[in-house]
Formats: sequence, structure tokens, C-alpha cells
Amino acid sequence: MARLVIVSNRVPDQAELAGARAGGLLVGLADALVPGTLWFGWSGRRAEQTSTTTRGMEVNGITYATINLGEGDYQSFYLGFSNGTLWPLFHMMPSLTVFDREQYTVYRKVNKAFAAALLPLLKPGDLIWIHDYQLLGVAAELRVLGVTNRIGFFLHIPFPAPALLEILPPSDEILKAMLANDVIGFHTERDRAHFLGAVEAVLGIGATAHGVLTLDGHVTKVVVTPIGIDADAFTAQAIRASRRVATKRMVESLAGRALMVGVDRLDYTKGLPARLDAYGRFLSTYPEHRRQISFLQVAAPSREEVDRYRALREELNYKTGAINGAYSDFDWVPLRYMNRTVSRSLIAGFYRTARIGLVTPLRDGMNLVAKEYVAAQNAADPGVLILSRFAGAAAGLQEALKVNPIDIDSVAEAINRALIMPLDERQARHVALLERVRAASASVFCQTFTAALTT
Ligand code: GDG
Repeated sequence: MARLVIVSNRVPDQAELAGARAGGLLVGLADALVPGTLWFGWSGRRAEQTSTTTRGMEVNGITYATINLGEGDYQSFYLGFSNGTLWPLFHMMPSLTVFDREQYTVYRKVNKAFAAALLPLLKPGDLIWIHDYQLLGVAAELRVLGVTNRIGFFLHIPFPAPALLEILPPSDEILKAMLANDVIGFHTERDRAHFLGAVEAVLGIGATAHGVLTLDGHVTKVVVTPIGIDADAFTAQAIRASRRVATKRMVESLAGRALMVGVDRLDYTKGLPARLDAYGRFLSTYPEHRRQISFLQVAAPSREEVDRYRALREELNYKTGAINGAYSDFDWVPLRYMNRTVSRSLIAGFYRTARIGLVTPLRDGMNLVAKEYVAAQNAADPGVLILSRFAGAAAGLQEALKVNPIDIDSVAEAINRALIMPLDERQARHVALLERVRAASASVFCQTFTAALTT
């Protein structure tokens, strides 16, 4: 079998491999990580200059090869074009999108540096699988260096509607660079349709009925391969977690109240301010539920060097104080807000304890928290998933209570509906959801994508 070479912006470090840090990519790729695999990317460390050679580390037969980023490149490539331009634009938030031509030049330079550092590690026959928006140009740079291996690209975040992509001044260059891949994958049909529409609108290239595009004689197949989790393993982890002292202490602290849980990286796409507003609206509209519910929101720190993320943290601190100030009693706190990273095992225990999983991103590529929440439930007495219709996960999780996250009244209504939902309805929804989460698993994701890349 061909060796798989995974290329992503960040390569997981020891803490992440041990489950102590948040990371959606590692969860989704777990199945592809068989001995012999090579994972290449940024170490997460900054140096004076971006490295031209890699450092290797082997864990469980998998080689992790990394480069460091120069400080200037980190600012312009990572904080700048990747997270200040592509991230908000691809999440369809044009008003938050800035563009700086110099940052884009550095983005291209760093994509070229990734390709150059990877080149000496490649062998004939390797399947190269590039991940995410930071590396849109790597396949094209590898082609310039003469690489003829099969190259695939998977986008973990949404692809914007064509009219939004056109806002990006170098949209034509970026789309052409993407077409150096043999396969491009998205989470949903909507993302794929947006991409095909953008290629048509910007480059004037139409796709065949099977989503095949041709640019200068090179053929690219565009596929939908939604990412998933290993549901059975996660259910087992949640059961183990429910027996742990920490989870028992959590249950005790609830004193019989229903727990509602939210788990997110602290990011403006996750819709956290609107979520807290919706909870405030719920407490004011349904006074009968006050003291009967406790909302635990975990917001794992993320991209803290970016001003917008700092401002978001301040806003959430303020809103948390406002809700607790208005509604707390001496023996009840409506909102528990943890602005830190929590271990995966503890999170699994929280999910299993929670009567409601509240997942309300404004826009999300997939959202693995929704799937984890479903997998963690006790089938005999399952909780209810409330899910934003703008998460990629909504396309495959029909039995969740779907909400529009900016319509805070509808979210408040959904919380009420979840709390009063009879056991048989909760069970029926859960059985169906669990089946879907098990079917669209992490291993199906890896197998489908690599199969498309192989053929
Ligand atoms: C991107 C796309 C897409 C969260 N807090 C903690 C923690 N987590 C874990 C969750 C989950 C993962 O991190 C987050 O995954 P998501 O899918 O929700 O979101 P992103 O990180 O934004 O990931 C997203 C994903 O890529 C995969 O394609 O679904 O749309 O944006 O597993 O449980 N884990 C730990 N502590 C925390 O505090 N240990």
C-alpha cells in the first residue's frame, strides 16, 4: 500500500497527542495514522527565520516532520492572511475580512517554503494529503518543483458562496493553485457547490456532472467527504469518564438540576455571544426553569495573539457576569464558564451528564462537538442536541433540534423544548442520530478520501 503523507499547518505536539489540547484535525485523522505514515507541517514554534529543513520525531511508528516559522512569516502568513483574511471570508463574514497584499505575498512564500521542505522527504508513489485553508497553494508549489505524485486537498472550513469569494483580490490565483490537486474534498454538498460555482464564475471553467474540472490539461475531481469521529470509541470513553471522580463531583454539584453543555474553541465563528444572549433570553422567558438548569460553557483559548479574539474574550466575560449577576441565587449559579482547555476525558463526562448539548456556531465546516455529544449519550436516558443549521454537521444530523443561532428567541424555545421533551422522543431522536454519527465516521472519512486519491 502507498505511504500516506499528511500535510497540515500545525503538526500535533506531545500535549495534543496525549489529548490535553483541543484539535479537531487529530480526531478526524486518527484512522489514517497507521504506522509508516508521515505527517509534515509547522511545529507551532517560532524562530528568526522559517526553516528550510525539517526535524523528525517518531511516535507509535508515525513520523512527524516539522519546520519552524519565522516571526515575520508567523505574523503575515498565519495571523495575517490565513486568520485575518481567509478565516472570516470563508466563514462568510466579509465585514470582518481584511486584505493586505504584502501578507498575501508572504502567504504564497510560506506555502512555497512548505513545499520545498517537504520535497526531500517524498518518495515515488506517496499519496500526499494536504489540509486546510493555510495551505491552499502547496499543491501548486509541489508541481513547480516537479512532484508528480497524487495530491489531494481537504478543506476543513466552509467554502464561501461565489459572490463572497470574489471579494478576495487574488481569488483567481488561489482557485488555479487549488486545481493543481488531483482531488479536492469538502464536508458538504453546499461547500462543493460553492467551490464549483466560484471556479465557474472566476475562472470560467465548468465542471462535468461528476464534479470533474480541467485546467490546462490537468484534471481535478471535487468530492464530498464529511469528517467524523470514532463513535464507539467515544461512547466507551464517555462511559469510563462517567465513573471518574471528577464527573461524579460534577453530577453532585448539579443537585438534581439539568446540565446544558457547550464546548468550543473561543472563536467568533462559534456564535458564543449570541449563545449567551439566547440563554439569558431563555431564563427571562421561561422563569419556571430557573434553578432547574445549569449551563456549562467550555471555551478553550485559541489564537490569543489576535486582537479580535481578545475582544471576544472580554465580551464573553462581560456577558457571563451579566447573566450570573441578574439570575444567580446564593445556592444556584445559572452559568458556569470555563475559559480554558479541559481534558478530553472530562469533556466526554460532561457530554454524558448533559441533558442538552448546545452547538450554535454562526458558520462551521463540520463541528465535531455535535457528533461527540451524540456518541457520549446514555441510550437509556439520552440528552437532546440543539444544533445550528449553519454547521456542516446539520446536513447529516436530521434529528437534532435545528436553530438559527442569531435568532435568540428560537434558541431559547429549543432549550425549553429539549428540557420538556418526553423520554420516548429523546430516545427515538438519539437512536437515529447515533446511527448517522456511526455511519459517517472518521474511518469512512479517511477511507473515502484516500480511495478517491488512489484512483
Ligand atoms: C475545524 C473546523 C471541523 C474543544 N475544546 C476542548 C477540546 N475540544 C475539541 C472538541 C472537538 C475539537 O476540539 C473541536 O472540533 P470542531 O469540529 O468543533 O472545531 P474546530 O477546532 O474549529 O475544527 C470544524 C474540524 O476542523 C474538523 O474538520 O469540524 O468545522 O472549524 O474534538 O472536543 N478538546 C479538549 N479540551 C478542550 O477544552 N481536550
